[in-house]
Amino acid sequence: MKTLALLILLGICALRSEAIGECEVIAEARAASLEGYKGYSLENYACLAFYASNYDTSFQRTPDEFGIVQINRMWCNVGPKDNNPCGIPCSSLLDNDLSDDMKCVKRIVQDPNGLAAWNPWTEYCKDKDLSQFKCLS
Ligand SMILES: [Ca+2]
Repeated sequence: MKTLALLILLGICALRSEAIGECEVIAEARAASLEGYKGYSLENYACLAFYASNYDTSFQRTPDEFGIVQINRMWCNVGPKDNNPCGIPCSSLLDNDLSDDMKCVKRIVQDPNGLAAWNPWTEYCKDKDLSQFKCLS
């Protein structure tokens, strides 16, 4: 019985981790009107998510970095007195709903650095062939 429960749990985890990939990131980025914003194609956001977290929405490389694109806590609110630009709790950057994450990404990309605010993007995505990040399904 325990084994069965474990197998079911593993199955659910496998399905859930499968659900997040370039297509989900691209769909959410498109919904946040990021397509072509500041000249970036949607594949840039999938590339960023892949290299920042391997599409793990609950990832924290450090306690100050949150979610699928590792947004720094200077953008979101941890304490009740925080009033940071994205205006959302940092904890909401760790759930499976990427819509607020992408709105926050858009706010960050608004700044002069654009996507270069993210080191993984500068290192692995900038001026690279991003065809592997196209959503094909
Ligand atoms: Ca979220």
